[in-house]
Amino acid sequence: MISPSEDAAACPAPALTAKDFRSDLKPIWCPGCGDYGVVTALYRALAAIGRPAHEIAFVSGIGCSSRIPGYTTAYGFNSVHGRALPIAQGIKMANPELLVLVAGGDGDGFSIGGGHVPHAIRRNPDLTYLVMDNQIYGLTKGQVSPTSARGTQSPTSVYGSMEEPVNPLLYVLAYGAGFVAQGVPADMDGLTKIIEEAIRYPGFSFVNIQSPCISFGSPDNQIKNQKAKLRKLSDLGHDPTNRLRAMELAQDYGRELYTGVFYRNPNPPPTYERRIAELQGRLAAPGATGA
Ligand SMILES: Cc1ncc(C[n+]2csc(CCOP(=O)(O)OP(=O)(O)O)c2C)c(N)n1
Ligand code: SF4
Repeated sequence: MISPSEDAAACPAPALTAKDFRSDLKPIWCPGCGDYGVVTALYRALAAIGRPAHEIAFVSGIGCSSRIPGYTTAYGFNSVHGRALPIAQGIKMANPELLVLVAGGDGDGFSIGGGHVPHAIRRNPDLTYLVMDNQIYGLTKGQVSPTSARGTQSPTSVYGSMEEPVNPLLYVLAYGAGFVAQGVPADMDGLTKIIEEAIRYPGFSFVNIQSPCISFGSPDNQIKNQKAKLRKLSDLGHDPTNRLRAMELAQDYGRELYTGVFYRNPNPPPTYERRIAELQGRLAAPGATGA
């Protein structure tokens, strides 16, 4: 008789492919939307990670980009505008074994949901947060968003927006995120690798994806222009363990299109779920006070 582990070794699970993560739901994004590239890169990254879809929970907010969980075979929750992060943290606490992904737009993440980002970062759950940053509210037809450049004309800023944009890279770096990167659909191999690295990072990871909105976004910020503009951080010799240099580079958000890993903490601190498990272990000991 062979043991279950010998049995598994004799019949290894077939390797996963990108197709295994593509659901039957046909995306309804506008033809040419950057989000098509993002979901394709995600399928490839998940195939490289090799966890089956039933071990993945994928939470999003509301927006065009937030439709993304439905286009994957993972468990998905297209939840409430701006509330993807708290929901994802709850899922991770309830079942730490799940691979938990979070996604949404720049409006979802840095406008209505902006207050959740610092708290997720300081708790450090092992989540990967993908923001599809198109500098506009896509789903509601092109209003100015928190990352829109000053002067952006839109239905809610007819004379041009008067505020400086939020800088998502600097925002998460300043709050201490352990993994911060930026990718573009114009470089699919690069984007796939970044998403894979973010998922492999043991803690809160953030990927800002410059994912153009073809219908309402700026004509200067489209996939065809990204190819000419992008500058890979690896080609610049950037050391991703240098957080202060990462913050310096991040200041060029909106001027330069840097892609790659800005920062990866070389000594990742314990995750929130690990701290909880340790506390539970201490409290379970006879006579424990938890102090
Ligand atoms: C509580 C609440 N407020 C406002 C809305 C309306 N709304 C839906 S999506 C959206 C913004 C979408 O922009 P973004 O999050 O950047 O995603 P995109 O559609 O550009 O991918 C807004 C304001 C809502 N659904 N719920
Ligand atoms: S409106 Fe913009 S963000 Fe929404 S699907 Fe169309 S191109 Fe994409």
